[in-house]
Amino acid sequence: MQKKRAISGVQATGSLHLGNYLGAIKHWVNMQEEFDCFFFLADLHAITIPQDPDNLRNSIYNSTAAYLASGLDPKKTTIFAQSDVKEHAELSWILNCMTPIGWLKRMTQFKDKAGKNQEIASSGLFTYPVLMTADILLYNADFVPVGEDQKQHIELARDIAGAVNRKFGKELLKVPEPLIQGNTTRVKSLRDGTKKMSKSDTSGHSRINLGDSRDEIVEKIKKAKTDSLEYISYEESRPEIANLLEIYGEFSGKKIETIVNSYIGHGFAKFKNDLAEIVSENLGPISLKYHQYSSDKGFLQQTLRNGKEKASKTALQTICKIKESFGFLNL
Ligand code: AQP
Repeated sequence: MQKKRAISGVQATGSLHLGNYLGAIKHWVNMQEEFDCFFFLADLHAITIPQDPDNLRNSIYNSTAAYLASGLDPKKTTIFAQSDVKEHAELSWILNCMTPIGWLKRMTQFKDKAGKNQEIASSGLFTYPVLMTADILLYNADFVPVGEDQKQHIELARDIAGAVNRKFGKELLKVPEPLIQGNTTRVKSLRDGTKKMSKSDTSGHSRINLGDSRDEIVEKIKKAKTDSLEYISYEESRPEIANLLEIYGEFSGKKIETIVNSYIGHGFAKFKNDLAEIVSENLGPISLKYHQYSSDKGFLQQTLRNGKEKASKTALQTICKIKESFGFLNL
């Protein structure tokens, strides 16, 4: 039986971190047998906010190295850079012309990312969800593994696919389903438990990168923000402690309640020491492989070239079908 297809990506905007790993990549690794997976480096999405060219280039290479180090296998999964398959931008333009502005105005992520600067934010940031729609529809994906926060974008992709299909009276584009990853942890910043851990946070101490050394992990966890109470508890009013407990739970496989109970009578020093130990034990092998892969640019380039070749075949079929339907000559 033919495998169902799944597609997703990470923005190439910096170093991949614990949040990207626990919230996305770890699940992708487990999907590789069951699904026909396409996981890309979202470099076109990255430039919706200004990027330094050298940083962008490094982010693409380093994110590829992080994918491989985490266990994505190019023999099973198509790994490629989004900008290398030009049909993403091409389909995105056509779909932009099918998307009412009102639909985009409802997208909460634009409001979150642009904040008070909506007038000076790039129009690319505003139309980002249409590019994301093109990323998905280009490959006839059945499923898009995403976090809860991305559900609205998948709804939009479904609406746009529906609009195109209605226009032509047939199923030209497959309507995708979100694959919400169970009770995926939303990893928070180590400096502010109300914000998610993010690549673009200016504080390097807010996140644990997949390439961090043991010493860096220990230092970041030691310096992680806590509060003035001296005991460990899992409460909404203590977001920083809750975040550390959730990370502990993810890596140890223990229930939060069990972890809390095992620290009765202990302060933060022992808890943080143990947590640093567990995190570095789990991330150590990934960090080691990350440094091996990222120092082998030739291998990374070859991986991305192979992925581009595979992805382009499917993307070309879709774009030809769409262009002909819309009335382009496509000579
Ligand atoms: N903190 C997080 N906890 C859990 N999951 C997370 N993801 C990102 N941060 C966390 C998941 O990783 C996948 C790829 O995300 P992305 O990098 O494309 O976009 P993002 O969510 O905007 O991540 P960042 O780090 O905050 O990037 P910047 O700083 O560039 O905006 C997604 O599945 C996401 O849910």
